[in-house]
Amino acid sequence: MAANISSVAGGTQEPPRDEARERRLAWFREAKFGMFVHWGLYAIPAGIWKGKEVPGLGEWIMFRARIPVKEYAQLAKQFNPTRFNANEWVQIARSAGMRYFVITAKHHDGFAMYDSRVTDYDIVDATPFGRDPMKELAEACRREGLRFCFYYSHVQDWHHPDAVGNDWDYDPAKKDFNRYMREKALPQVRELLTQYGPLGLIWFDTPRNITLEQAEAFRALVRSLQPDCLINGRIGHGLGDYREMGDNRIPEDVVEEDWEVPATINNTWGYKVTDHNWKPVERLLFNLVDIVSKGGNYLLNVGPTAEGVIPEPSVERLLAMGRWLSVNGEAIYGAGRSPFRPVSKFPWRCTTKPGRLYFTLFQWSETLEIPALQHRVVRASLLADPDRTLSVKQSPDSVVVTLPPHPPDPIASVVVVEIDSAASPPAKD
Ligand code: FHN
Repeated sequence: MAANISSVAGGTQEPPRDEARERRLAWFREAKFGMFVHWGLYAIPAGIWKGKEVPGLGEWIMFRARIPVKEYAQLAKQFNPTRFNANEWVQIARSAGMRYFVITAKHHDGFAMYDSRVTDYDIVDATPFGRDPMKELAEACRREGLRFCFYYSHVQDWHHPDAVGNDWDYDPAKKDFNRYMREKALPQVRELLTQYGPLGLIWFDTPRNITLEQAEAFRALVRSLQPDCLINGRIGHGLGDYREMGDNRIPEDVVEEDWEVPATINNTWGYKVTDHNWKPVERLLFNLVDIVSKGGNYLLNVGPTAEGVIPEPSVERLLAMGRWLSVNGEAIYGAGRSPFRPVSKFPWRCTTKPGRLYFTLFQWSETLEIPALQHRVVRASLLADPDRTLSVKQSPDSVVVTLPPHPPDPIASVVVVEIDSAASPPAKD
């Protein structure tokens, strides 16, 4: 059966159900690749507490070691990231080809990494550093053309007596979650949406047992302050603008919704000195293309150190991805889903634009074989060598493109197949 490529061919689309949501999502659908940053007090212990390695994620150390609030809060006095340079971080994201930047304004430990008037438990009031890195990052992102976005842990807050998570300092039976929302979470979300210019999105996390009414209060606040700011799926109760997949969980096949995969380069999100399990760049590039071919966005994390440095193994990999994207980005940014399904049946990954199919090949051979197409192929070439036309044989059963003897890229090379989307009648079904 010939692949249904009506959307590729520029065919008619369903009218949008919600104009405002469609408008909000336009940049996200184009962007495809973003930087996630987990940075907080947890970068100081970096996974080690009182001389012992604490198992699990670096940013969960307070919870995993049941560190009392008073003790954990002492870390703030040591937090002095003198090597932090907002421009360098944003340059790394930009050179990686990332189009948006999402950073932890407050993670589950409850410490605000920005200047908050709601509490003194924040980077400006409680640390020797005394600067607001979020202001600097927001400005750098704006200068470099990246969408600036905040992560905010809206349900878990291990510092606040009424929030979810801390049952070693606070009696769960005495918690009043609405009080936490009123006194801390909602006022802080208001600050984030009013002090840093327009945000691309706000990234809520671990909704746990938040009620519909409570989740609606977060949504209403965001909408009232910045109607164009996207809300991710983890706000709870399906109130987000797009779906958030599980951490590092890439779906098996195409998903016909707007979605994103938050993912790590090593195992942990926040910096952990013992975590050296860096994924190879081959895997990261495959994940990016695989995700885009299935209709999603890749939000790839870095965990800077307490000095304010993004670990070198992350930087190396991100820059390699950026070099690849500078040649092959046409197959990624703004590209649509693969019409060839299930996606995993094929050794390559296909992404699409009107009149164009992009085949990213991870293994090289003499030919690229594609199942039957409904439209006539008018030309094939490599994104890395656009002036050289590749020979194509199209039959009712298949399309075969003859490849040059060597791949232009040792990891992944993209063949672009142009189709006559306007004129040709569909091939046999
Ligand atoms: O508990 C967090 C975790 O620390 C990290 O922030 C990730 C990122 O997606 N979200 C939660 C677990 O899913």
